[in-house]
Amino acid sequence: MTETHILMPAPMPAAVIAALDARFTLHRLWEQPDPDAYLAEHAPAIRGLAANTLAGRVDDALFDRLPALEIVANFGVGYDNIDAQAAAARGIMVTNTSGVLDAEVADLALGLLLATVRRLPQADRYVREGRWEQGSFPLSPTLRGRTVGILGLGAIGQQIARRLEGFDVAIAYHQRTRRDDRGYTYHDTPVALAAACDVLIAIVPGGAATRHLVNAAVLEALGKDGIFINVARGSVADEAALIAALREGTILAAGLDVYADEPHVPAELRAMDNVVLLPHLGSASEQTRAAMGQLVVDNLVSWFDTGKALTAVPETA
Ligand code: A2R
Repeated sequence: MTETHILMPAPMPAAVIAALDARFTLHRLWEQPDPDAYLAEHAPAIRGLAANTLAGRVDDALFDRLPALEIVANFGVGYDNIDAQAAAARGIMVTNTSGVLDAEVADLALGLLLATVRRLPQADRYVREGRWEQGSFPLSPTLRGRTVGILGLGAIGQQIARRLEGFDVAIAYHQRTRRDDRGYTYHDTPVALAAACDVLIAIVPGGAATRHLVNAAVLEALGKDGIFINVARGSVADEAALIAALREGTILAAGLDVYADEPHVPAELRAMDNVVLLPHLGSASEQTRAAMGQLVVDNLVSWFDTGKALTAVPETA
């Protein structure tokens, strides 16, 4: 054990805690009866932070309290819980778990899309409730002949697109940068993309720049046969506008893995039959979560051994 002090504000998988314990002096803030007093006492020694979405905002207010902080290692590819610009301004490194979960989230996106279009959870409920014996399940919509729009053709978005190629659908995308090397049709606004598609999959990062990117106008453009899939962040969609669009038939259906105020899902959404709701499962397989945890550990070890992070976010790369 060295005297390098790492702060963990909220619990992480046991393997991560064990690995960090073996290598560093690990401060488990959530176990302290008075976290604030504990932090005040130990803050001057803290050089690394192991963060996740349960840890609360990692921003200037926390950085002010941690004068020796060198690195924030985030458990997750999305780091909208961290003010990475503020970290960069102070010379604090921020890492995420990019690269080890892209395929898992893309698999989930395709599963959610198929479940939503073919109404698989509804059909499962139909069998369990003994309703098949009274008659066949109603015919579903189809993926056949659809154009799928990907909002955010980044690392995960490209894996979604590659999987969609196997489904023989037309693929289009929007993001701020046009990428002609990616072989899909580009649209220069979210509304233009939605107008050209009847499935819209959101897979952009969260945060202020993408807040309510999917708004009432985008849903209107998606149209009455439209299906919206959100595997990005709840903040990316205007949830009130989405509920209204589903209620009024502005769009046909939605498959959601993320929500504005997790783990709270609006009652109106839960009561709707034309939505498939998942409890933020994107990367949530045993294998992928283990790989993410290992990358959190590896980033901290690499930083304190060599002064280099493995997967720095763009703001601090
Ligand atoms: O806009 P660009 O050219 O920087 O493309 C990025 C796009 N993007 C946006 N598109 C439209 N409006 C924006 N304001 C905007 N901001 C970013 O999202 C890029 O193509 C994509 C993000 O790709 P990556 O950085 O490779 O992220 P990754 O690993 O695909 O994950 C995306 C998000 C995570 O941050 C989690 O929130 C969620 O998926 O699991």
